Amino acid sequence: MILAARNTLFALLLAAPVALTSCAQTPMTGDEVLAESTAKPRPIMIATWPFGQKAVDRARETMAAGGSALDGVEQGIRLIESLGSDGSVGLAGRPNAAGYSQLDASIMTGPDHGAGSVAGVEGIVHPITAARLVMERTKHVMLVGEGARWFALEQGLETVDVSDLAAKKTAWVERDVDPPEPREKGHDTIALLVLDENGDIFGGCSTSGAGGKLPGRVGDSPILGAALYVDNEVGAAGATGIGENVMRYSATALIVELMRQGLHPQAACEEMVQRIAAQDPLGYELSICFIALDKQGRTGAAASNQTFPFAVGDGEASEMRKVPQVTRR
Ligand code: SD4
Repeated sequence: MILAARNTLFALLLAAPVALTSCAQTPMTGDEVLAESTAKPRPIMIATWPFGQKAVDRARETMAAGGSALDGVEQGIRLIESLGSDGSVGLAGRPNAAGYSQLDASIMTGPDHGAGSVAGVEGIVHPITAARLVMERTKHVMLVGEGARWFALEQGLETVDVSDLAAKKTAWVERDVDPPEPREKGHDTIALLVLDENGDIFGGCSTSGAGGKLPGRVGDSPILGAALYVDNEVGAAGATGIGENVMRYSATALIVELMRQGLHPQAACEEMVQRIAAQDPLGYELSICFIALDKQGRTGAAASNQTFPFAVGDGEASEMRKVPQVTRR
């Protein structure tokens, strides 16, 4: 009965998004209207930061070549994990307080609500692939530290030497082959969400985490519902920024719930920033950024206290967009 009612509501949401959105708690913003009017046919992708466009393009190419949307997510993120100086992703990302990289990653699949993640893993070149293999080849969802590294080695994934502290420290330095690019202050996790031609949703997230973190610190990126959440009935959300300010609020799970209640992805991301800012001692000084994508292919993004660039794409092309920091209310 409840399920039937929920399905009916969901059907209504799909059938009449504009009418329902106009009844939502938050009025549509200019960006929202723009996003609405520029909604494109599937597939649709959205990713964080300027390097997100490279990830989106790689995902598009992967899918155009016959790969699945899950392959697109994995390959898009692998590309960023490989790019030496592109912020805090992969082994060349920012090291921890002891001078070496510990990586976090997660992946989710909409159709079966599957998930895998790795946290605090050392010396694994592609933690997103390790996360995918946790999902596909184990009965678990999350592996951490030494166990995650052991699993990745068992699976034959590419690794670098982390046998002692000196090796750990040079592992990331030696991979940092490109000249540093100007970075947005301190934030560069890749989160990539894809809606495929069938209307199924997939997402992934990968980071070396906050630069200078204590060894053993786990951020939001490998925590489902914190920096990544996919619900195939509704949509998906991803996060970047200071993980402690995201994971304390289960932010992406709540963004998806806001979309389930009828909010446009743009309004849902903004509402989440507002809600956390209202509750948190830091107010708007949270350094958190969100992206979201719904089942209809509509996208949104919001950031607490900075301009936030993100990439969107479809089967044909990709482009960069930017949202200003949310307005204090
Ligand atoms: C973390 N959320 O580990 C990550 C860092 C990040 O952009 O997103 N930086 O806290």
